[in-house]
Amino acid sequence: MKIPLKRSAGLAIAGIAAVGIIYACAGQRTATTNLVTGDAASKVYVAPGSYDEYYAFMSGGYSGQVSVYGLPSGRLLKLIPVFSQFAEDAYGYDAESKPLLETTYGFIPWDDSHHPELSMTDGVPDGRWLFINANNTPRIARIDLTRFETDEIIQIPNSAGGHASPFTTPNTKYVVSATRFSVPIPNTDVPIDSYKKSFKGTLSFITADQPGKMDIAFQILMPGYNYDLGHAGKGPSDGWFFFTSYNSEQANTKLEENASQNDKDYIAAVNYKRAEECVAQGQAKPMAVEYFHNYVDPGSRTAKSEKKTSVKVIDPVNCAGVVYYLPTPKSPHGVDVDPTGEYIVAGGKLATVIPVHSFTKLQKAIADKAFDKTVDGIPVLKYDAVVAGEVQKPGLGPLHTEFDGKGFAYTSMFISSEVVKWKLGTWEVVDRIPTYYSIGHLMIPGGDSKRPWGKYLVAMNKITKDRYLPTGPEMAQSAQLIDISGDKMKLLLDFPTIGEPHYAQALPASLIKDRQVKFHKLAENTNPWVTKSEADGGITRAGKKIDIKMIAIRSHFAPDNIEGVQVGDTVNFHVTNIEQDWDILHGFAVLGAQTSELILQPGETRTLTWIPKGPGVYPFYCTDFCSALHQEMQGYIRVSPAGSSVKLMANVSKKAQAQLAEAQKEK
Ligand code: RUQ
Ligand code: CUA
Repeated sequence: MKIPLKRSAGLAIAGIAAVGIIYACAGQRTATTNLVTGDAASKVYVAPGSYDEYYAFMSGGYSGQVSVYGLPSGRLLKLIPVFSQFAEDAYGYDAESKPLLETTYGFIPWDDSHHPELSMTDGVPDGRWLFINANNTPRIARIDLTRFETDEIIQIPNSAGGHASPFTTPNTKYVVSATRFSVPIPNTDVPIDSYKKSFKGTLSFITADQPGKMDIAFQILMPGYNYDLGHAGKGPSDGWFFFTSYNSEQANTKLEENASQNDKDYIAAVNYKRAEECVAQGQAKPMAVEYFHNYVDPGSRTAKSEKKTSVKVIDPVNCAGVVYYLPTPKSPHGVDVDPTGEYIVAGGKLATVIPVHSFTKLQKAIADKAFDKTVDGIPVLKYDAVVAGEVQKPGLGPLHTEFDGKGFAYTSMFISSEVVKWKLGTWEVVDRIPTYYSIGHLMIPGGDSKRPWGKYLVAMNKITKDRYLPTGPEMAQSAQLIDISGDKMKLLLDFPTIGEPHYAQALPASLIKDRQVKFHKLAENTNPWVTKSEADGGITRAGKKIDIKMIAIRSHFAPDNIEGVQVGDTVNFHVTNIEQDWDILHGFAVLGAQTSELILQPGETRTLTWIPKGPGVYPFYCTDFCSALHQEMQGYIRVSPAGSSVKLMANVSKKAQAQLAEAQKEK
């Protein structure tokens, strides 16, 4: 079947009518053609040794990680592990990082991440941190952008499917998380068809401006709808937060059909300053819950977990003015606030227009009490009293909108597979460009902030099909770089992504690049198992636990011959990379290890736990090519039968050997 792109829209309309969206346009062009015009190549060419202009942080989607790309080249710079174990650098495997993945459900080695979000100062990305959500088991992570490492993860209780997350307020006071799935709160064993009666939503506000101290400031109890996305107000709307919801039908089965009945669902407009007042006045009820807060201690670079046991919950019935509902057609997905803070744009994925609400009108409607009704203590404002305008005939399946800071908005259209550019205030469509295929999010550096850097737009497409050399049934998802510096959008580049890049954020490289940590100062390493010089290495036994302190430096380990270990022992290799030089890493692996290798940044200590299964001599080696004599960087550990008389031995310095002999004498 060969259907030109534009015509496939008709198919999709039929799909909507049947309340089953057909993913129509994807892959139905006849062949991949080169749609690039003019001198696109020179616009994305970054010469070897030169730097990209922007860092882009893309969600890994179901990979649970973040990938970092340079723009405009589309070069992959790094993968940052966040919510999934990552054998490449032992994240979630070594003893130091494992506590980051602890939850009340136990250790979780995988999650699904959706929305990276940069920290902001005065509504503009500042390059301090990147936040990202875990969708399946709701959590929010903080990544430090001086090291590109996950430092902190907080779990969100009373939530299931942390999708509307972790959008930030203009000064990063809060990041938010709303529950996608309403659930019984507290979650107990009830019949699923008691949904309307027992299921509730929650909106969580999490303090985020102090590293290591994230906590849930309060939660707002909401009607049992699905909450989808959010964005903070700014400028005049600073102090407000907007969340989309769908399933105001409160269906608990076949949502595809049953949650698409109502003509309008809602955007929840939350006055969080009012919420703070209610908390201060004691109107928020403490509720017993359990959730984990995990963070990395900077000196030891070791993650710690703490369990928290209470959260403050606001019921809008007891806190008048905290939430209003803005009727919005039709199962809205994205909600995006323009750089001035006046316009609130909704992506009604089944709507035929893009509705835009006005913050000024919202204020007036509240003052005039222009309400249709009240739901669970939440006034529903009249649509006509809050809507600023509608973009007519934008295309099909509007999802997300970003802004260029020059008065234009860009909306992704999933069904008609295109980006539509329109003008704020007049609501007229001024340009459109096809995407290959089925765009989800789009991103302009700073494009959801007060000050977008409106030069490029990245389309993140859900379906790839014929865009690259085929790689079997599964193709990498595809991002496309589009030049938005002129009147007409121009396609510059396709590049494959890791996992599913639901969303991305980007900022000028100059905000981050000169603040990079190059190595960890050995003198400041407070890991209890640090070895700061060769003389300090050694081996100790406590019952069946063996601890080996070891250094790695080009090109040897010390100690590198170890004896006295017995079958039945648990052996901890605590390896410190004592290099004090940028990008000089070592690895560590031992024959038969049941976990990942270690990767050691200069100046840090990491621990690999190994349980030898039988007697023998086991080699270990460095897994990261570090010098001309990298292949010489190796050692042996001897394992004897249980009860053997072989003495503990580690061939470290004379001093360490003397101490060991002393310790053995005392026993
Ligand atoms: S979503 S394709 Cu998970 Cu942000 Cu809109
Ligand atoms: Cu150290 Cu290779």
